[in-house]
Amino acid sequence: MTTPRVAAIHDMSGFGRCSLTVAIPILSAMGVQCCPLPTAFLSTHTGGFEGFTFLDMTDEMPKVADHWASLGLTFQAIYSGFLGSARQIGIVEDFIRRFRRPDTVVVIDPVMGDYGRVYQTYTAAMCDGMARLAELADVITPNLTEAALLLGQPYDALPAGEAGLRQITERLSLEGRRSVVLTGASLAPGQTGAVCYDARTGRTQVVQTAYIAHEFHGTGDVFASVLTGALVRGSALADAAGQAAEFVRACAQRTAAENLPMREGVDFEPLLGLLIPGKETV
Ligand code: PXL
Repeated sequence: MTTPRVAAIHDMSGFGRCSLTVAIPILSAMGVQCCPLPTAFLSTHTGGFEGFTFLDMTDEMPKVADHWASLGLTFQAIYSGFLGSARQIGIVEDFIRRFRRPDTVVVIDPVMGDYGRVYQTYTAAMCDGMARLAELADVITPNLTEAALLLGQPYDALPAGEAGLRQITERLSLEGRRSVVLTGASLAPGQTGAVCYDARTGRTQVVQTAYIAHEFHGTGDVFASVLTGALVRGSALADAAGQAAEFVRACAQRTAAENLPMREGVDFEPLLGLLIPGKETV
């Protein structure tokens, strides 16, 4: 298999293990070339640190896209996440229109919030723009907070239980036009995982794994990065979500056992070997 190539449009946070500092090593371990298109450079992520720096890369992004186009680069996936400004929505839309080919999978992680709250740097205009951008996706990977924002519904009013989670997932599919992997979906106490609507088959499947009773920053980014790597390597949606859920579980279990601070993310580096093709058993 020739090495698949992914354009990864996320921020680079120097400390705290999320976005590009997660996507690059995970995709590399999976045998996938990651080409970062940074949306912002921060000293740390915005969840749990005071006084972080924030360098907006909006003006740089179209120049990078122009140079990549002049080189004739092609991508098997375009994978976007945390955006740094409302103007970046249009820039990412242009990037997708320009670089999408028949074999390109467009994965949009509509990063906007968690635990029912919107992230500090996200404005209402950015959330509206994210919903528009996500219409271009082949696959979206919202958590429940982001699902509520995309559906324009209060977080507390989301339907619960398996039937409710399936309903949320299917409503997010835009009448079956895009695949949806709803993350942080728990069907029973002690379990967590994802509900997956696969636009290719029209089926909704549930993936569950053991829930580690500790929350860590950046697990959504770990999940979406493994999912993207597995999709470009040819996995079906629910299998890719299963691999992602198991890897997040293994990382959370290790990090909880070490009692590491939530804001530092999951201690995934020692587990990267589990993602190397041929050694996928977590
Ligand atoms: O994990 C999502 C994320 C990505 N990037 C930055 C963040 C967050 C969530 O807080 O702050 C900079």
